Amino acid sequence: MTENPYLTELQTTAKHLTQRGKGILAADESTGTIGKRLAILSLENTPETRRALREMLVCAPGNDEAYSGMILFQETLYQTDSSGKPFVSILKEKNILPGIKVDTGLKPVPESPGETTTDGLEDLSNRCASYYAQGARFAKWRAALRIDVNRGLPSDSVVHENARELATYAATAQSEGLLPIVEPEILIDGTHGQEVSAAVAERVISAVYDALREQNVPVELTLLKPMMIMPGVSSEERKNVTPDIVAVETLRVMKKVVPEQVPGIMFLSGGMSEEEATKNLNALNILAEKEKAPWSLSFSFGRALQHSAMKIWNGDKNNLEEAMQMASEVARANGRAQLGKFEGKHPSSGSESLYEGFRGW
Ligand code: 5MM
Repeated sequence: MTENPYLTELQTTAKHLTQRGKGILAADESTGTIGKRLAILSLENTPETRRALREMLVCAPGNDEAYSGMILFQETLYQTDSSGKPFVSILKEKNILPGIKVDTGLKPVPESPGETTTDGLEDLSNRCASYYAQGARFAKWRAALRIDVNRGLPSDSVVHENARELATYAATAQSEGLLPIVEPEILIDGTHGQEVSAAVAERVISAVYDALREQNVPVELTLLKPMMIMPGVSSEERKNVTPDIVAVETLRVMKKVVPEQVPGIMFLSGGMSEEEATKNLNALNILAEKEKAPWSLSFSFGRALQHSAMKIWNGDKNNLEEAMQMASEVARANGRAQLGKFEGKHPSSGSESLYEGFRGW
């Protein structure tokens, strides 16, 4: 096998993204997803509104204390701030690595209603090469798996197809110099308890690492982006779940299925409130230190880093400074949680659930 010419750079990227006290902002919502969030603020989903929103997130002073990387949507990778300076250059000056969402969205599986695989493998290699040329240094691909105990979902065939796609994507991204984040999201929709979430996560994540091995993808040059192990959003157990309970179960599952060589597990927030996401990450890191977990445990949150700041911003330039301050404070709270040192009041507007309804397709 020939050696990857980007090997050293991929190693450096992995190290950078998993440094202590920092994590990743996922600001890579596709046009449809961000449109739903803008609609809540009664804002029109135009390229300029999306650019202005991303300017608030990229340019927030002090966010570099907590962000090692930022995942962008393709459109944003080529956009600039209001003075015309490319976002990529601004991120570079802040020592925040630009990343890129390279999947092109979910697609339904006709034989299994409610389940999806992910599009985007076609032309992936060329697109990755262009994103690298534009300054991206890591990539992300999201698979979404749905739990439905009565119907036996996720089905084995869909679990394996998503794992195969994630591995093909990871191999392609690595060969073009982009460190792949592998995101097998298990959706929180459902009435199932934490035990079911744990069993499904074991099955799904194991299948992903089997597929990565089968396709000879070096896992030390990948990052995992899973959901924390929690009861379904409509489960009775949900009310009683504490950060310590989430931490114990999440760490137990990750230890069972994630190889030690993986440099980092960067969790998604998946509908948790801003406060809940930070507190769970904090509890996880306290436990991980006690148990000497082999990987870095950090965040790659979207909603849980943006929600309060977006509400303050509300599409109005006059609110920009205050919104940026909120964006940065929430980022830094999560930076402290990565160290297991978050305490006191959460800077965000709090414990409002960010569950948006089914995001399967
Ligand atoms: C699960 O979504 C990812 C993490 O965001 P949350 O922390 O809010 O759950 C997120 O990066 C997602 O992959 C992007 O928003 C892209 O999603 P779409 O639905 O636009 O493909």
